[in-house]
Amino acid sequence: MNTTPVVELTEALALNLSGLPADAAQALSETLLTIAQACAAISEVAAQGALAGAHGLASSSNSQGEDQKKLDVMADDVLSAAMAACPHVAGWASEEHEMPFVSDEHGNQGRYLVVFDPLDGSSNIEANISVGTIFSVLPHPYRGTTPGEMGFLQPGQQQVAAGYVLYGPCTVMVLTCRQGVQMFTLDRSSLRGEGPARWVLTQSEVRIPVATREFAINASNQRFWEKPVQRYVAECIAGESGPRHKDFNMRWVASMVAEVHRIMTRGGVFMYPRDEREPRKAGRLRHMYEASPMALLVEQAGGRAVNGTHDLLEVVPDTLHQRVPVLLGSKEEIDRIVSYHADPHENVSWQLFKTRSLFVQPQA
Ligand code: AFP
Repeated sequence: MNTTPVVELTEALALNLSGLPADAAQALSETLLTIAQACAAISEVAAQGALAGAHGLASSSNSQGEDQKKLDVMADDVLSAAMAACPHVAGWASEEHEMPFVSDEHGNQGRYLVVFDPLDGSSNIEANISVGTIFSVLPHPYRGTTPGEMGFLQPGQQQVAAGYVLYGPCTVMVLTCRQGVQMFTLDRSSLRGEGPARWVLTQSEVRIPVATREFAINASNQRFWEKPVQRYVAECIAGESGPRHKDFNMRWVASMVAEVHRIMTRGGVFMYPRDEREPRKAGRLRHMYEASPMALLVEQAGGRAVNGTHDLLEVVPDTLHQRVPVLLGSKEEIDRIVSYHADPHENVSWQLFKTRSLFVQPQA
């Protein structure tokens, strides 16, 4: 018989936020519970799939000019409505909209700005592969006035909370309020009742192992990567016979939430580096609602998250939808990748690998 006491999200938040003044703790707790409730609703729609009309393209495009899926739009609508109703949220911004929203009722007095990617990994929806929601909670820096875009452009280290929800075989929320990282599992049976969704703490003090033999990168972009990343991956692939003297395994889900969740559970490295495909874009992932919240989670779990040379949490975004290179995960490996970026002899080391593809061995 399992005698471990059941801890629900509300109680876990009370413990996590006990160091804050009571009014701030209540405001942040209610904001996070609102996000959790919205994500439980998204989980229901995602799980119903085609039965909920959630598959296929919507007839619209997002802030980046990318085609939107129906579930992108549904998830965005659910979260946006939740933010509009939350008295502590002064404004919010979403991947799906070019400009941030100001709360009609709470724009002046709300304490927080919330930024989210409502449905990350949406190319996976119809394939029934895990997708997720990523969110970041920032302080409203000019309380007493309504927030403009500038108010959102804060470095990740200002976040008061960040998290993601993974819609997989089970729905899991991974959350930090800057007091470590905790995992909560959605009790789906609670969705059949009248009350709020029930999120149960299923792992406290999540820690990312410092060492790993697993990495994730979209290898089809190899020819565009920056050299330190070329070197790092080539060394991993060289395995036991290469300079690392050990074999590595490679993964790619094309859903950042799923990749980060794997790293949270067993370590690893995830890379979407700067590449030369479109030199004006500094990578694929978006700083404010992908890189920054994931960086806070990873750092709070003992891992590291960088853009190659700098910790991602230090980077101050210039625009809401700014892209940024992302390399995150087990600390030893990320330290190594950073050292490759700093190595003035990097080009010399790279000669070892320069002439061969990652997958085609040179002729004897
Ligand atoms: P979408 O949400 O537009 O599908 O993008 C997902 C994502 O931003 C991130 O979750 C993945 O790591 C990455 O894109 C996958 O990109 P590739 O197309 O290179 O696999």
